[in-house]
Amino acid sequence: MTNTDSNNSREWAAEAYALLKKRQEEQKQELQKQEEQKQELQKQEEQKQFLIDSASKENIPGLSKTIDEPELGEFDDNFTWSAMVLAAQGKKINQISIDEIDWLTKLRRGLEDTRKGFVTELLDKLGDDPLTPESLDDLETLLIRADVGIDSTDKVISSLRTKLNEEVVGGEAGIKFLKKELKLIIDKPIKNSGLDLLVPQKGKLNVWLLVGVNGVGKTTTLGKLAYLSSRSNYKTLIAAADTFRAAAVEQLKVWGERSNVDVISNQSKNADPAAVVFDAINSAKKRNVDLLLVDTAGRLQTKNNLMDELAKIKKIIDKKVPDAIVESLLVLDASQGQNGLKQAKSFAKSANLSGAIITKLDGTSRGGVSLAVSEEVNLPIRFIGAGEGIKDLRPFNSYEFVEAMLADK
Ligand SMILES: Nc1nc2c(ncn2[C@@H]2O[C@H](COP(=O)(O)OP(=O)(O)O)[C@@H](O)[C@H]2O)c(=O)[nH]1
Ligand SMILES: [Mg+2]
Repeated sequence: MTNTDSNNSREWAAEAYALLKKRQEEQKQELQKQEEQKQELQKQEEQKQFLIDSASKENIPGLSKTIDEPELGEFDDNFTWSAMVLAAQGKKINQISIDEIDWLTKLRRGLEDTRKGFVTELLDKLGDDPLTPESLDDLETLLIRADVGIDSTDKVISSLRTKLNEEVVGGEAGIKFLKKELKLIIDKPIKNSGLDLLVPQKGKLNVWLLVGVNGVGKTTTLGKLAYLSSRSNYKTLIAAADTFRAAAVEQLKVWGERSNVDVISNQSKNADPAAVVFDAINSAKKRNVDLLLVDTAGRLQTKNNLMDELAKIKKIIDKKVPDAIVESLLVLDASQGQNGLKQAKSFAKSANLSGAIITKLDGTSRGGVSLAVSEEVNLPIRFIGAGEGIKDLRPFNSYEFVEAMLADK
């Protein structure tokens, strides 16, 4: 980035910031007005109640809105970086939301450790000098250490080597080229799937199964997806098909309540997961549901193989709703690095997966494992999670991911 560029960027970001600040003020005033109106109505209602002694004292609907957006933070480096990432994707100043800024800031912060052991070190090693064959060796080590995986690393290094044979490549140009190469790797399975973004198809029942080993974040991710889906006006339902863990149903109910989504479950001990899915599909059909989210177990108590159980669930879906659009999404914990990749490989072999969701990208140094999932397991990454909050999950955007992973500060 030249000086003029970065001056322009800061100006652009400052303008966006001022606009958001104004919007937030207006929103606050509007909410306050609504609150006052509500109190006034409630007062009138109470007087009426006193006179006619009517029974119900329900809240007046439509007036209990709260700010759904997070608070606008400081105008700092994080804001500027996030605004620039949005601008680079063609967003206009008035199209930016605090939600997006908040998410990008979180993603950038989350990937800080991955970045530190990687770009920062690389830039330190390179300085302003052009790349040399030795610096490629350093880069190779750093990529492997960031859990990018051997195949992806080989690919990137050999492209860089070819480029080096043809021209002099400065440090900054090297990073730019690296970003492009990494993005190509992540985008490949997404392109192959023919679907840039995974969203429920309207007019059909979409069933998304969340699979993966214990503790990777399946239930949490499902809760966040339910929120995202219902907020985007898809009629959503949850099936609690992890019947092994007693607390799983309770955990899901909490998430369901937060996003106003019903949970179909069977509280009896050793309930059959496929039977829960059976009930959930009946409900989904009756209620014209767009998206049924299915939580599954990561471990089972009986000798029943986990894969057999998943196959049984799929069979029920195929039989009851043959025209449903089924997605089997593998949930992976980024902080498990190569170990997570091993799981992905063994699941992918037998569970007929269609995509991956990477969780816990906040505070791990192993964010690079996302590249290994794309290259070695050939799964399109559909969502990423970076936190335990309901909003800490977003549809995957490879540009934003690579920018956050290699942000140069
Ligand atoms: N920091 C962080 N924690 C997460 C994330 N996703 C899930 N968790 C935590 O990981 C733990 C296990 O999650 P859970 O959804 O129960 O995993 P499951 O066994 O696969 O269903 C919980 O403590 C979650 O709060 C994430 O993106 N970031
Ligand atoms: Mg769970």
